[in-house]
Amino acid sequence: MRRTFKIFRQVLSIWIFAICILVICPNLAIAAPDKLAAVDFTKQTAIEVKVSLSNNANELKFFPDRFTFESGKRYKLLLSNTSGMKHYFTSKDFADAIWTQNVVAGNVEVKGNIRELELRPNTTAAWTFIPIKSGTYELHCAIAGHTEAGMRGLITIQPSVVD
Ligand SMILES: [Cu+2]
Repeated sequence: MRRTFKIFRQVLSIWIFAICILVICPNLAIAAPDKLAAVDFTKQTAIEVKVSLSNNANELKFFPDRFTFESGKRYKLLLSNTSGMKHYFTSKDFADAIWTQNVVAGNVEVKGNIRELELRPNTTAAWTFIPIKSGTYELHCAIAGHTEAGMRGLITIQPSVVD
């Protein structure tokens, strides 16, 4: 009888302790699952950003040559090459700092990791991605002599702003 009372007392004290914790720290209560389910980064409307690799005058530059993205947002980078020669959009460290959803070029959609894009004359491509890791990354065209001639730029990924 004494033993039963002892067990009862122990169970009761655990319950009182748990109730006190919940009263003191209501944040410990499990978050509403509907709030968590509302976040899907891959379904955000893509922010469109245009970049031209060289131009009709065959200038060896990116237009523009500075980009700023925010971590966690979804972007669609619209690349075009209207020049008479092929060019590269090469930024391997940037490619490692993003999650690529796809690259669409012509009727082909490529999924998976992309390291660099080669655009032949008069072609376009759309690169959809979500930046993950903040930092500043150099961009260049990998064709011999093009970087040195000025075909380079900088891509910045800023940390996401939490509300
Ligand atoms: Cu080039």
